[in-house]
Amino acid sequence: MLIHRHCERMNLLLHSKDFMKKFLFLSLFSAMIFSACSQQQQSASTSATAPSPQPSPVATSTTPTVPTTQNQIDIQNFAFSPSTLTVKPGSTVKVINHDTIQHNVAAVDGSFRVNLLGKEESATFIAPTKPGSYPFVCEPHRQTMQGTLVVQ
Ligand SMILES: [Cu+2]
Repeated sequence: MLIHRHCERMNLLLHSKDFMKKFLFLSLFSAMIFSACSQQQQSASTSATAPSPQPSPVATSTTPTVPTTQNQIDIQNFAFSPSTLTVKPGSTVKVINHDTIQHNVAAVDGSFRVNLLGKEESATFIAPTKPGSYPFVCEPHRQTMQGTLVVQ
């Protein structure tokens, strides 16, 4: 009776060892797949014609590189996004135009300005070092395209 119980325990232990082996193998295997996936994504992003691959949930949850939206003004459909951007004094601000029409960003008081940008072109400017509220426009569309840079 006692020996039998002992055997049962041994059996259980053996099974769990087997399970650990399988688990280790699976995690190794999935790591290999993941690295292959990220390589594929890298090559896909370099070729413009390739359709963007659907990233697996595993890939998205473990990819740490999330592009920061701080200090950035996006231009789309004749509008600034955000229309009011708050930055620290003297920080670098990136401007990206997503329209086919050329746009730019120019402070009304002339304290900062970027040249006209074509579609998907970007440029940076340095925010003023003096805290304050700086209205800016897109020079070709200054009547409709207006924004504010808040330095604080
Ligand atoms: Cu414009």
